[in-house]
Parts: sequence; C-alpha cells; structure tokens
Amino acid sequence: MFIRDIKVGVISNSRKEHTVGIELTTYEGKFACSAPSGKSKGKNEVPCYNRNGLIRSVKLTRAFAKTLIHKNFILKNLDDIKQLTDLIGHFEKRYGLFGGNIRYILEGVFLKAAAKDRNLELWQFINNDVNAGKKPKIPMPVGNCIGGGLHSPKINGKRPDFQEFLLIPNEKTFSHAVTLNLKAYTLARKILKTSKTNDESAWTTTKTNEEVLEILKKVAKKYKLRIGLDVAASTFFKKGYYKYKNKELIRDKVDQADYLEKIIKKFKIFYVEDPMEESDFSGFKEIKNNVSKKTLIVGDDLTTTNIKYVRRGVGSNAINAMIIKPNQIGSILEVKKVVEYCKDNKIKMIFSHRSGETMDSILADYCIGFGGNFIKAGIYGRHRLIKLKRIMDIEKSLK
Ligand code: 2PG
Ligand code: MG
Repeated sequence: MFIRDIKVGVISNSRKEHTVGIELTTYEGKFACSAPSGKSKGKNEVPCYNRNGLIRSVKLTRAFAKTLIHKNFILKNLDDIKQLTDLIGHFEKRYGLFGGNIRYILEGVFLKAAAKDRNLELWQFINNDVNAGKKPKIPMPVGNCIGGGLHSPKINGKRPDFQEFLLIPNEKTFSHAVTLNLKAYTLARKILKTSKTNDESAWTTTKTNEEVLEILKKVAKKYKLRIGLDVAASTFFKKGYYKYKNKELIRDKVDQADYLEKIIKKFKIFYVEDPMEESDFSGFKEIKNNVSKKTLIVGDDLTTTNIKYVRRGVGSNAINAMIIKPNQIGSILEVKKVVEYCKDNKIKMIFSHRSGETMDSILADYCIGFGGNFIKAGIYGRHRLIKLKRIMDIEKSLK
C-alpha cells in the first residue's frame, strides 16, 4: 500500500475528553482510527501519551507521519506490522515516546488499510494469521447494565462501590444476545426508576452493591442472562484496605475475599473482574479456589494485557479469564502474544472497550479476528452500539 497522506488530530471521546484520531489515505481509499481512554486504569498500563502530554504526542506523530509519505508498505499478514513498529521505535529513540494511544491508532489505521489492500475485512486479515483460517468464533456480549465506582456520579452523595453490574447472555446468535441485553437494560431502568446514565451508559443509582444485585437477579432471570461484576477493587483500595463508602465499611484482604466469595455464591455470579486490588495475585487465587470452577475470575488491572503479568496470573492460578484492551499495552503484536498464550492455557478472553470511547469499531474486528470469547462493549449509547453492530454485521456476513 502506497501512503499518500496521513492526518493526525485531536478529537473528543464519549466523555468529552480529548483523544487522538488519525486518517490515512492510500490508493485504496481513506482509513480512520481513534483511541479510547480509561478512567480506572491499571498501574502497569503503558502511558497513553508522551510525558509532555497529548499535544506533544500529536506533534511527534505529525513529524513521524511526514517521513512515511510516498512510502510503500507490503503488509501480507499481522506480523508484517513490525515494519511500522520498527520505524516508530527508531523515531521514538531520537525524538521521544509517542505513548500507547498513538501506537494504537497508527497500528489500527495501517491494519485497516492493509486488510483492504488484500481485499479482506480486518477480522479476516487477523484471523488468517492467528487462527490459521479457521471459521471465526462469534463472541457473547458482556453488557454494563448498572454502574457505580469511578464511572458513575454520586447521587445525594451515594453510588454503589462496585464499578459495573453486568449482564451476559448465553445464546446461539450475537444479535439475539444483544436484543436480550437491551430488553433487560430497559427493565432495569423501570425497576430503578431512573433515567440517568454514567460514562458507559449504564444506569446510575444510590443503591448498595447487594441491592443492585437483587435487581440484576430479577432482570437476569426474566431474560435468562448470566450475572457479572467488575469490582475494579483497586479503585477503592487505599493504604492496605478496601474502603467501602456505601455502606461505610473497611475490609482487609481476608474480609474482601470472603465477601466476594459470599456474593458470588449467593447471586450465582458467572463473571467477576478485578475482585481484589491489582497486585494481589494470591487474593484472586483464593477466590478462584473457593467458588465454582465455572465462575470466570477475570484479570483486568491485574494483567493489563501484558504478557509478563498474564503469565504470572495464569502460572499462579489466579485467573481463568482476562480482559484484553489493546491500548493498555499499545502494541498489537504484544496482544497477539497474549492471545496465543491464553489459547494455549485455555484462558477465556474478553475484548474490552474503555470507559471513554470513540466511534471506532475496530475492537469488534480485533475480537473476532483474534478469536475472543466475549466482547465487553456496553449495552447502549452510540459509542457502544457501533461495536456491537459491527459484530452483528460480521455474524450476518457469515451466514
Ligand atoms: C474497566 C474499564 C472499562 P476503564 O475497568 O474494565 O469498563 O474501565 O476504561 O475506565 O479503565
Ligand atoms: Mg475492569
């Protein structure tokens, strides 16, 4: 593919924060990519931008982009993206780091163009390489129905301490699964008597974790859905203790693990993300050992899509599932390493959005291309629906 033009700019994400977007022009057309941003970030995530900020990153990227104009790239498969990352590496050594979000958009836009160059969809381009052309797996959605924690505003000083109360269908088709989640989401609104939503378009409430779980149980039962939680425990872990605000309570490590185990059993929870703080591998293991083998114990802040922590999490028996967020690591070839490791070790993969999202649907192609078991991309709101719709379109195209 022959590079005719590259434009890099600042755009707004779903939270109205600044993020970066890119447009690449080749003889095959124009391709765009934009980067999501997290709020409850893991401490081991790569920085999103240069240490001098987003604007510095954009300036660096524009200078880098100039060096690519009129160059020809032949990307036959995913591994060939190394041609680009090597160039980025050399440039960064001389002028400073771009940051994970810039790498995310550069790689993303090059992959979109490379797929088109080969007359493939992006998921096919990745799938050919990673799954040796196997028929793609259609994931199930993990949908955020009711929210708390850092993503939600307090109402009268209150919100649930857990970050996400999730619904997870188990259906034959993705489109039916999405419809069920939407119906359940509407019912949850009626029960909560609210119309206010949070960063990910989940309902906000003053209720406690347990009160929300009672509602979720009702809703899930009606539509035959499974229940999930993103505890995001690091966000309320302060100086060695889990500090609950709603109701005010302090739990130490042992209490936190006991509490989670009790809740998992009482509400038959299928999926639990980050139940303990991000460096507590033994706490994850403790919970995993004491609940049903079918319960997914999911690493997110614990693993940060970084093969080093994924190996540690799997090796120490702390997790049986993990979140994959490509901008946590800022390298699609590192994502590939993690994916291959997960497949070898039968670890379930959940490709996930960030709380601050853009109108890019590349996550859906990554999920199907890499063979993800689930996609966590919310239930409602245009930034979330665009990703779900992309999976539905791919599902349709396979029939
Ligand atoms: C999470 C994510 C997305 P953030 O914790 O799983 O829901 O949150 O993007 O804010 O890190
Ligand atoms: Mg999480």
